[in-house]
Amino acid sequence: MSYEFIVVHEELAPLVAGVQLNRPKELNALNLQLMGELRSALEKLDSNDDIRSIVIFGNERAFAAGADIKQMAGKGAIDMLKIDQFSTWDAIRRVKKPIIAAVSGFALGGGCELTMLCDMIVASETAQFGQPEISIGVMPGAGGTQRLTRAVGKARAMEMVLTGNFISAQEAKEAGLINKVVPVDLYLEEAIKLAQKVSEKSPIAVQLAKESVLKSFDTGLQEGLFFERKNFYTLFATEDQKEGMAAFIEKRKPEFKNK
Ligand code: DAK
Repeated sequence: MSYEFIVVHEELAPLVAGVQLNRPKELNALNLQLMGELRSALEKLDSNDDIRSIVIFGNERAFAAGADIKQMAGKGAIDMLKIDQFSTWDAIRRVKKPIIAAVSGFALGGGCELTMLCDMIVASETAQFGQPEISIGVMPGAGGTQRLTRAVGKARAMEMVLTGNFISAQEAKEAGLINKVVPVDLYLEEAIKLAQKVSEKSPIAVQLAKESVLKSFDTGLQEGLFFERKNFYTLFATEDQKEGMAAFIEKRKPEFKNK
C-alpha cells in the first residue's frame, strides 16, 4: 500500500520494518493524514508475522516538529473533539511489537510525544527534544505532561512544558528520556541494531514483556506485580520457553519460533 506522507520499509533489516515520516519541507509536521497513515502502517506491520520490531524515523533535520500548526490554527474545541485524534494515538499505543524511534534534529510537541509512545529512543547528537506548545498559546495534548514527567521527573518536565525550552540529546539521555546518543551518521544504524537485538528474542516473550512494562504506567505496584506474574506464567505455555531454556543448557543459540 502506498502512502503520501510516510514511507514503509517492510525489510529495513531482517525481521525489522521501518516507517519514515516524510514531509521534509514541513519538518515532518504531523498532520491528520500523516498520523492516519502512520496508524494504518503500524497496525499492518503489527499483524505481519515476518516482522518482529519496527523503527520509526524522520530525516537528519527533523524527526517531527510537532502537530501541524497550520492545520490546527483555525479549529475550535468542538472541531478538535470531533476529529478525535486520540483514537489514532491510542491505536499506536496499542501496537504489540516493540517500536524504536530513531531521532535526529527536532522532536518537538507531538513529535516528542510520538517518540515517547515508542518503546525505546535512539538519538543523534543533533537531536533536540521539547514541548513548545506553551509558546503558541496551548499545552501538550498527547502525553507531554504525563509521559514526559514520568520519564524526566517534575523539575525538568515543568521547565520544558512551561518555558518551551528544548533539551539536547545528551541532556535527554542524562534525564532518562532516551536510550542512546550517537553521531548523526549512525543514529538510524544504531536504532536498527537495537531492533535486531530485540528481534532475535522470542516474539511472544517480547510482546508480554512490553505489555508488562507499559502496565507499570497505569497501575499501583501490587496490581502491576500480579499482571507481570500472569504474563510470566503464560510464557511457560510456549515452545519458545522450552527452546530458550534447552538452548541455554545445551550451550547453543536458541531458535525461537514465535510459538
Ligand atoms: N506545523 C506546521 N508547519 C511547521 C511546523 C509545525 N509544527 N514546524 C515547522 N513547520 C514549517 C514552517 O512553517 C516552515 O514552513 P514554510 O514557512 O517554509 O512554509 C518549515 O516547516 C520550516 O520551518 P522553519 O522555517 O520554522 O525552520 P527553522 O529551522 O527556522 O525553525 C523550528 C525550526 C522547529 C524551531 C520551528 O519550525 C518551530 O518552532 N516549529 C514549531 C514547533 C512547535 O511549536 N511544535 C509544537 C506544535 S503543537 C494531540 C496530539 C498532538 C498534539 C496535540 C494534540 N491530540 C491527540 C489531540 C501536538 C501539538 C503540537 O505538536
